[in-house]
Amino acid sequence: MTPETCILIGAPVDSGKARRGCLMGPDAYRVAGLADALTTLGHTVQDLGNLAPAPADTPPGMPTHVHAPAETIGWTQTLAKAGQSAMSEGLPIFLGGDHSLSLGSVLGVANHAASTGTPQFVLWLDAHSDFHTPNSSSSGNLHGTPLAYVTGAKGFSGFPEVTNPIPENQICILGLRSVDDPERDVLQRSAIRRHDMREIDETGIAKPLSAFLDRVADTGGALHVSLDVDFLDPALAPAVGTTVPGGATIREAHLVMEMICDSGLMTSLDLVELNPFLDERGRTAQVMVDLAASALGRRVFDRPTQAFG
Ligand code: EXY
Ligand code: MN
Ligand code: MN
Ligand code: MN
Repeated sequence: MTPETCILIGAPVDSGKARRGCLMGPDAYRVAGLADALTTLGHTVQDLGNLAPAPADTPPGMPTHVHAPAETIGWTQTLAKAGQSAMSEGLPIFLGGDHSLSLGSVLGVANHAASTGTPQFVLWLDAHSDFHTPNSSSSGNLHGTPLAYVTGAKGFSGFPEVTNPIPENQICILGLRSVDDPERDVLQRSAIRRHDMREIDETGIAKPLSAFLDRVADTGGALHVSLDVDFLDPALAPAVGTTVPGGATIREAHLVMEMICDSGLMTSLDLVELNPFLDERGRTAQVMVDLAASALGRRVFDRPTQAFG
């Protein structure tokens, strides 16, 4: 693994849903030793501390049931700016905070990629597709909308314009097991690679991932990885407000992160939805730190340089 400058961006975003607690996420990752884990692997770590949302007004026309739009818009503006500048310094790691932070993190890295003429790819590790718009969501929780927003979906009044939308065929979702009807209707008509746990149980998680990574490599693309705690099985990672039974095992999650590391393609990372208030002695925070380290070089042995056989 080439040593990176890992830029930790604390994003205590809690406005993407009603249940509070993700605001404690960034410090939980710090207490769980994220910086040490990365420096032990030979990386340089710059911790920018916890950012704050830019002030924003509640936009006219936003459906009344939408949760905390002004604060989430403020976060989107702040994180898009921070993400775009961090990309020219190193590898930004956004410490969430709920998944609405990805409205800004993906916007920022996509804007950076466009400025360098690089195709931007997104790997979404999540039980959910997060493909609602404020108008299609029945919960009104903006943490269920980031992937729709960054593809340029309509209905995000007041949010920054998505000048560099992520093309559908540059997105892969792994771990799906909770998709609402409006999301399913749009996704089934889209070119987004979407792999649910049923498919992963039948054919394994490595196959769809390596096909996607090959596509990123073939185009010389940048890869943003967005890891939602609820991608993992709740028995392994209980500290998230939207647990869904039947999630990825620790071995599947490790394999995903180690394959990402082997590819050398990851250029930015979100760690989202950790709610330390729901954790058991920091167990979930530790798993997420371990997975981040696996994507950045931690493994038992170096990859065999020759095929054994
Ligand atoms: N689809 C449901 C909703 O929109 O309310 C649940 C969304 C959960 C989103 C979490 C971040 O992944
Ligand atoms: Mn870079
Ligand atoms: Mn999510
Ligand atoms: Mn989720």
